[in-house]
Amino acid sequence: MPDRQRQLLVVANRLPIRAVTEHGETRYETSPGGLVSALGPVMSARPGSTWVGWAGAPGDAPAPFELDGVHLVPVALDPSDVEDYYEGFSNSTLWPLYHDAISPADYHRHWWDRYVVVNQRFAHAVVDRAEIDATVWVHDYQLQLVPGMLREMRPDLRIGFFLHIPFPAREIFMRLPWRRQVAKGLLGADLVGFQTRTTLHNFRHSVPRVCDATTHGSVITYGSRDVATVRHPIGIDFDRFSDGASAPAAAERAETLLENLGSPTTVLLGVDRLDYTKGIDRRLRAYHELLQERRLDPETTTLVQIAEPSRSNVNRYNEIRVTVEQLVGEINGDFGTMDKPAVVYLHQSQPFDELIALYRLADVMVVTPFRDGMNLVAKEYVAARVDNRGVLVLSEFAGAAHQLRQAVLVNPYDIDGVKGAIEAAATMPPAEQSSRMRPMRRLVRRTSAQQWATSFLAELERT
Ligand code: GDG
Repeated sequence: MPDRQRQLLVVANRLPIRAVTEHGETRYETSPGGLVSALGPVMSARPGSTWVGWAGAPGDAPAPFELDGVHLVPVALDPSDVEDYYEGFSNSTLWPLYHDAISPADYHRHWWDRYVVVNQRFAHAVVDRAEIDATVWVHDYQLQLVPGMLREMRPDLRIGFFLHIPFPAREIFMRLPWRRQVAKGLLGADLVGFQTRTTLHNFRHSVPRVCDATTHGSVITYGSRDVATVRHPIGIDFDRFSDGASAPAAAERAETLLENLGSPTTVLLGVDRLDYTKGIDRRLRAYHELLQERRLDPETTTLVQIAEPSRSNVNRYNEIRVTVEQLVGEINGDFGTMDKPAVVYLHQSQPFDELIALYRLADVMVVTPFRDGMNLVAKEYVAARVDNRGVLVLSEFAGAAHQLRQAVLVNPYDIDGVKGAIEAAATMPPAEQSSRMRPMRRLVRRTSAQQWATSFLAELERT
């Protein structure tokens, strides 16, 4: 069958939709996000494209429906699935473990059992809808068993898997009591993709050893099959951010925001899901010390921190929220005035237009995760700097640091280093800002989300 006629199925924990309730009636609309902007154009161009995922609310799943030319198949998760598969095994075992165990991972056998059951449910939803020889692209750590399950039930399928988060070093992966089952699950794919060379290397050095596979360069031979592995860093929809930032409305809104902030001369910005991997606390401590040491002037500097609510039923997320909010209180208590806050902190998701205005406004974007698969915020900031100004301070431990080499790179564990980087960024001459920003913009434009999706699929269908 010629490749262009293969049916494409995408499997991800979440469907790219959000529920809107009006006059007591619920309807769904597309929820803009990284994956949907990458995959939307490819999927709409292929008849029969199907996206399998959870609609986001516990309980019965809505019936399958069409949206923007894509067939959406909701998978039901009941409250105990959400607790054990999603909040438990995915976000309290795998998430911390895969992020270098910077927070201890919890291991519970009933979480694992539910992870298996829910992965099976996703796999069955695919099998029921996949035509012969279809291409299936499975996403991320919540669904690592799905490739193996599909392989067993439907050897005709072409199966790809992409891990959006890091894959840990061998010593860390080996702690997982179910490492062999996870490894076997992943090796059910024909092609497994990672964000960086480091995480690809970690995978090649851990997984074959736990399930008697052999590695030859980028290929892992498992039983009678070859599994290709590849570094394939995700991009963003460059035009959406660049065009959005070029619009007069964005400039106007940025100006209004600046006035509302008390017209500081230097605005620092952080935009993150409120997650302990993102290093928000470290950033705030560095900023506090810089103000205390008068290396930043509290009268002319403001930090805006957007912390999008995330996983609030998981304990550690509440702990990081308390830590962050205490730090914000301390900084404003010490350095805020009636006319001007030292930190503006919002634990609320901002609309896209507001985000764009903030990117335009920020002299320094501070991205300091302890570990991050890629970090799209760093790329979005670059895309939005249509004026070639602004400075990106970026953690060496974000996947984006492998590509955005002209950022001011920092080790987030080194608080003096972070302070030095923020200070250097805040005082960087405009000519140096542009000479760093230009090549980063070229790279982000060239390696867009759409390009990422089409080239991964092309490689998968060639494999
Ligand atoms: C995982 C990996 C990898 C945030 N606050 C608001 C808002 N956002 C948007 C950003 C960005 C996205 O959320 C966050 O993406 P990141 O890549 O920064 O981080 P994760 O959510 O952890 O994503 C990561 C990614 O998967 C893709 O492979 O890069 O490493 O951890 O797009 O803009 N958007 C709006 N308002 C907000 O307040 N509108």
